[in-house]
Formats: sequence, structure tokens, C-alpha cells
Amino acid sequence: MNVLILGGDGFCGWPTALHLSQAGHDVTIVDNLSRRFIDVELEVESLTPIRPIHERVAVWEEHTGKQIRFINLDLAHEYDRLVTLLVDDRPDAVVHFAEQRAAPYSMRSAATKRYTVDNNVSGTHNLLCAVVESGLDIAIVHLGTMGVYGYGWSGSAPIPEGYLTVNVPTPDGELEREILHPSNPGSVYHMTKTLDQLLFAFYAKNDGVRVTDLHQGIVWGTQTPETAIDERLINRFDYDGDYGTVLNRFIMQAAVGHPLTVHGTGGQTRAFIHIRDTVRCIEIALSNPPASGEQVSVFNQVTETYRVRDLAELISELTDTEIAYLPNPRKEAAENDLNVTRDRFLALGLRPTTLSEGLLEETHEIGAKYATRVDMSKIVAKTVWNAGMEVSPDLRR
Ligand code: NAD
Ligand code: USQ
Repeated sequence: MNVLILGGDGFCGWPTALHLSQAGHDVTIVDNLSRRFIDVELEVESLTPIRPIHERVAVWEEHTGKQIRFINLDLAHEYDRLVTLLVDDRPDAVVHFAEQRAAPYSMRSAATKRYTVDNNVSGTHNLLCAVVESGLDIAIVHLGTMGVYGYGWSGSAPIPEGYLTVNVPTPDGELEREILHPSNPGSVYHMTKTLDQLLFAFYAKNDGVRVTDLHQGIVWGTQTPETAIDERLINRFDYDGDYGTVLNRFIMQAAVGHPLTVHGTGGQTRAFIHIRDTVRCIEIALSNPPASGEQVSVFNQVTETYRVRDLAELISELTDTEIAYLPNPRKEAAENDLNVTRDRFLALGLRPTTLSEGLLEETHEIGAKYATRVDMSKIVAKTVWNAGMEVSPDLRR
């Protein structure tokens, strides 16, 4: 299959590009490297020493003989180049990772809120419009988020894979309808993913575009078999207060002896998936696209759910690290249930990687190996959801 990976230089995109290349697909990475520029803006670096993209693809070819092409293109602003690329390259499928993905970064300032909406919504719309203009039958696989459903809205009711069946009262009796699960985003970033959903629904209905939307949980871990081949292929590992995600942050914090930074009571329950399963899920989704004219195919891309304080306690016990309960910088439910339906990937053969498989060890080793690269002043989350909310001071220098 000829596949374009939009956002293929990022944390999920890079290992996916390698995994699909290894599996024999013809892979082209499209990325404007904006994530690397945001590191410069935030004065922070990936914990792991990621190499420049041209070196990454050259090292991959050196080891495997397989070529991955790289195209520097801004999905949100270079529409004409995108159409030309689709027409010239004639991909069978496009995997769309190319969005600003950090909730805290999206809540940092008016500038980052506007950037996140402009970048994410324009990028997704440009892709849909370009696929239609190309006249080609290109399947789209998009990375959405569990956060579109919100947390706590449906209590302990199972969250379905995208659609909810409801009965609408009418003068002629009840009408049964399948609707997109109500959206309840918790940040400007998560809101852009709910807007993406409507764009996909419209283009699937109006133009028959074939779209799969993967509502992914929080990704943890670092390496896949392919990124581990050579240190120069290593994956990105974000640990800072804006981009670092909770489980990888706790693992890194334990590795450097920093207290585990639980926000509030830690009663927030979230869904998780290991990066190795992310790349497998993308491959499965590419092999099982919807037909033209069908509604958007939605999968919940998660393997386990955990309460934040339970994760902290687990890692604290394993590593003898203290836990710091900090004022929550976010506006979110202090406690929530999360019961996620995740049958579709399991039915298509996914064998999940769980936290209990000693995989925490792999990530802890990464934390220990690169501990000297950690900037302690970047660990505590400083971005608040509303002006005036309490900010925790740094816990270590
Ligand atoms: P990332 O920031 O590491 O990667 C995104 C990549 O897209 C970056 O390389 C960036 O330079 C590129 N990009 C952004 N805007 C672009 C544009 N306008 N044009 C071209 N390239 C652009 O993020 P990630 O963690 O790899 O996440 C990838 C996708 O998966 C995102 O859409 C995110 O919302 C989703 N997701 C991530 C997680 C997670 O835990 N990391 C969980 C659920 C969903
Ligand atoms: N949290 C802590 N301590 C920390 C960091 C986070 O307690 O040091 C808490 C947060 O307050 C939140 C939860 O952990 O309640 C998750 O935060 P996170 O930063 O790990 O995840 P989130 O902001 O939801 O975003 C991440 C990715 C995003 C993706 C989303 C999937 O950055 O791209 O869409 O996970 S999901 O959460 O399922 O919506």
C-alpha cells in the first residue's frame, strides 16, 4: 500500500512510519516540523535525543534498505501543494497525525488557543477538501481522542465506539436514531477533535470520503521494535508540563527522583495504550477501511483504564518515590468513572500490551539512561485553565 503519514516526525507518527515501512508499505512522511519548533519556544527538549528527520530516514535506509520519503509541508496553510502531492503520489491511504496535540499548550494563552484551532481544524479540512479535489479514492485514518466523549458525563455507562442509539420523541411516536456520542471536550485541543468529527461526518456523507477516526487514549512507552534498532532512530519522549503525558511523566519522575506530580486528588480515570499497540492499531485500521458512502468508522483505540492516583501509587511502590498531590491546574472532574467499549480492535486481532508485562521497566530504563537531559524546572505543570488558578512551585532544582 502507498501511504502518506501526515505528522510522521512526531511521537506516534515516527514509529508508525517505521512499522508500516518494515511491513512492506511504501511510506512518505509529510510534516512541517512544528513540534520541534514548539520545543524551541518552550525551551525544552525531548528526554530522548531525537535526530533530525533527514538523518532518521537515512539511518532507516542504512539498516533496512527501505526508503522513506520526507516532504516538509504545512497541512494547514499549503493547500495547493497538498493537492499536487496527492495527485502526483496517488496514495491508497493517508494517516493523519498532524495536529497540535497538547491540552495544556492549547490553554496557555490566546495565541496558543488560536494557533491550535487554526492549525488543527484547517489542517483536517484541507485534507478532506484536497482528497475530494484530487478525484482519487484515498482512505483517511485520523487520530482522534478519547477526550471527545469527555470524562464523567455518562457516569458508569459504557462509552460506545463513536455512536449512540437514541430515541427521539416525535408527535408520531419515538424515532430511533444513531448519533455521534455527545461531545464534552475539556480543553481547546480536545475541542478541535470534536470539530474534526463533524468535518469527517459531512465529507463522508456528501462526498463519500472513506474515513476511520481512532479515538485514542493516552499513549505511554517510548520504543517499538523498529525505533530500537539504532539509537539514532529513537522515538520522542516528552516530559515537560505541557507536552508530557501522565504515565510517561510519572515514570521519568521516578527515574530522576522527582516526586510524582498528581493533579488534585488523582481521582481522574483515563484510558491508556502502549505505543507498540498504537502502531499495530493503525495497521489494522488501514486494512479495514469503510466503503465509500458508509458513515465514518470509529474505533476506541485504548487497552486499559487507570485512575491517576492508582498509577502514582503503583509506580511509587515499584520505585520507592514519594507522591506530591498538587493543586490541579486544569478544570476537570476531580473523580470520574470510565467504562470504555473497545471490542473492534480486539475482534480484528489486537493483542494488547499491558502495564503488568514489565514494560514499565523499558520506559524506566529510558528515564534513567537520559536522566542528565532533564531540566527540573520544566517538570511541574504551570499552564492553568483559567487566569488566577493556583500554580504549584517547582519541587526540585
Ligand atoms: P506530536 O506533536 O508528537 O506529533 C504531531 C506531528 O504533526 C509533529 O511532528 C508536528 O510537527 C506535525 N504537525 C503539526 N501540525 C502540522 C501541520 N500543520 N502540518 C504538518 N505537520 C504538522 O503528537 P503525537 O503525540 O504523535 O500525536 C499524534 C496524533 O495523535 C495527534 O493528532 C494527537 O491528537 C493524537 N493522539 C495522541 C495521543 C498521545 O498520547 N500522544 C493520544 C491520543 C491521540
Ligand atoms: N495529570 C496529573 N499529573 C501530571 C500530568 C497529568 O495528574 O503530571 C493528569 C491530568 O490532570 C489529567 C490526566 O492526568 O487528568 C491526563 O493528562 P495527560 O496530560 O496525560 O493527558 P491529556 O491532557 O488528556 O492528553 C493526552 C495527549 C492528547 C490525547 C489525550 C488522550 O496529550 O493528545 O488526545 O491524552 S485522552 O486523555 O484519552 O483524551
